[in-house]
Formats: sequence, C-alpha cells, structure tokens
Amino acid sequence: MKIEKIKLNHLRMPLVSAFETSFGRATMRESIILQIYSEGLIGIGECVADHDPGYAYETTGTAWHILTDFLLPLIIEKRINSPEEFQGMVAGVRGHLMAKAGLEMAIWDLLGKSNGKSLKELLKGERNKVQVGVSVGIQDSPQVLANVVEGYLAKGYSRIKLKIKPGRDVKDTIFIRRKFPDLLLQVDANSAYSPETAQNLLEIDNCNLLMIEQPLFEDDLWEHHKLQKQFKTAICLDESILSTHHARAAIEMEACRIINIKAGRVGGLREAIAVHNICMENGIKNWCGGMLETGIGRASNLALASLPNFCLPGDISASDRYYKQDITNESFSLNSDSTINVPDGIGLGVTLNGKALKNYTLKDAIYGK
Ligand code: OSB
Ligand code: MG
Repeated sequence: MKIEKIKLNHLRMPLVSAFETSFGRATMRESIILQIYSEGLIGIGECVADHDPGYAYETTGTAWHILTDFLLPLIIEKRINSPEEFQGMVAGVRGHLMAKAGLEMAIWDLLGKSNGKSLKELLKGERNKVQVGVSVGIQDSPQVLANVVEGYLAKGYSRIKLKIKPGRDVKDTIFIRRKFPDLLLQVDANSAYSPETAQNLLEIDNCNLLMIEQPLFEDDLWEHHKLQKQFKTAICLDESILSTHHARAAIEMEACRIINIKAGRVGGLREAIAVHNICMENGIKNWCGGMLETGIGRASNLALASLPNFCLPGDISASDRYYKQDITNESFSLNSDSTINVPDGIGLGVTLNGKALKNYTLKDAIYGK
C-alpha cells in the first residue's frame, strides 16, 4: 500500500459528565484523528494522547509535533504492507508510543479495507461480543458516588471501576462495597500513592475487589512487587506497562497478577497483542483498558478485546457514557448481558461523520499529495 497523503484533525469533545481521577478533573477530551490515503482507500486511526500530561507524558501537542515533524515524513510516499513494516520504519523515533499507535491503527484499518477483512479477523480475535464495565470518576461524596454507580447498574453494566486517590479511597470503596455486596468491583489509583501512603489501602484488602490498579509510580515495578506481597487483592498494572519488556519484567518479579492492556499506551495493536501473548503464556490475566476514546478507538478496543486472554471486563463502555454526539456514524450500545458487540465490518468497521468531525476540530492539516 503506497501512503499518499495523511490528514490530521486535532479534536476537543465535551464529555457527557466530568471525569475526575487522581490526576485531575476533565470535562473535555482531546484527541487526534488520522486519515491515511492510499490507492483509493482511507485508513482511520485515533491517537489517544490528551490535552495535558496527567496520565502520561504525551499530549495532543507533543503527538502533533512528533507526527508532523518526524513520523509522517518517514512514511509518506513509502509502501507499507504490514504493521511490522511500519514499526520498523519508525523505530528510530524513541518513545511517543501514543503518536505511533494512532498511525498504526490507521494502517490496520487500511489493511483490513484492502483485504476485505475486519480488524477482529486480522487480529485473530475469537469473540463476537466482549464483557465490559464502567470506569467511574471521583464524585463529591460517597453517597453521590453510590448514586452514580446505581445509575450505571440500572443501564446494565455488571462491573464497576472506582477511581481513587489519597483521602478518597477507603471510605468510598467500603461504602460502595456495603451497598453492593455482589458487584464486580475494582479500583484505579493512577499512580497516586507512595509505598508509605499505599499502606492505607490495606483497609480495602478485605473488600473482595477484582484488583487494585496502578497504586504506585509508573517506573517502580519493584515497589509494586513488595506491595503485591502484602495484599491478597491482585495488583493490576496500567501506566507501568509500556512494552513487552515491562510486561515480562513485571511478571517475572511478581509486581502484579493482572495487566491492563491499552494499545495506545504500548505503541499500537501489534505490541498489545504481544503483551497479551506474554500474559497468556504466563497464566497472567489481562483486560482491555480505555482512554475515553471516540468511536474510532472504541472499535479498535473491541476488536482487541476479542482475543482469548482478555478474560476480565474491559473499560469499554457504550458511546453514550462518553459523548452526546460521537464522530462515527455508528454508535456502540450495551447488550443486556453487559457486553458490547465487536464490529464485523471491514477494517475498524466504523465510518467518520464528517460534520461531527469538523464541529470538534481545533486544527487540521494535510501532509503529502
Ligand atoms: O487509568 O484507565 C485509566 C481514562 C483516561 C486515562 C486513564 C484511564 C482512564 C479510564 C477510563 O479509566 C476508561 C474508559 O475509557 O472508559
Ligand atoms: Mg488505569
């Protein structure tokens, strides 16, 4: 496939409700949508970097810079026939995994479109629908949190993840556990604790949680190992796992029992599958995380989550949990068994709504001809 032209749209979309995590409160979600033109086809991708570097160092600003100044010049006018070939071409750019993953997603979509195959088929996914849950932000009080959780349960979600931070952790979690004794429940700290302050979380070790996600700093696998030894509850790593190298090290040093896989965080679907395979070979559970994606990234997450070792519900909620108006013509809805269907159209199986895209665009540019 000859890469002829690439269009970038930097978007800002209002969230249906504010999303508060240990690293801040968001009412908007930014992203970069990429469209690669090749031989009469257009492959679409989403870069999941956000406006600020709260979750990771990449931002829409750094991704735009890395894409336009370094990555696009490496691939425009070139032939690319596989994600492996693409990764080889951009291997000289260190890091900036979300920028690379956005481009790689568009290449997968192109590959599907030129071969008449769905992304699920290309990835060798095995399920037609995947178990999902909701990631619930920090609320004004435990009672407000319980009301929000109740609202999602009423919609049919059967697994809830609570965002926690120091001071808004033990009380909230115990309150929710008492109100909903049988709920599949887990918490996510987004690196908000030190090895010392994380000791307070021992109070929720008896709450029958599915996992405690990313309590400590992202580059501290060894302290996660020490913490996992203290806890009955499984520790799950998100921010710490940027590659197969981290996954292997974390598993070998018993720094976690579960891994959250996000294609954007590890540089693309190809690396995400490799992390999945390592987990499967080592008897470690993995599941699909989310980054408040648009319908583009959501389609990609659903295809990824159809692989066999994605054995816990994903942070892949229905479109209406995120946006009133998405940028895809298709929207994703929740089935009564707390699943979402994996798209089966060719490529990602979703199409851009040009009007909505334009409406949310802060900046756009076209490279190549
Ligand atoms: O840590 O999993 C996280 C959203 C943005 C950045 C980081 C995270 C999240 C979520 C939301 O938890 C998951 C979703 O997309 O529903
Ligand atoms: Mg997380």
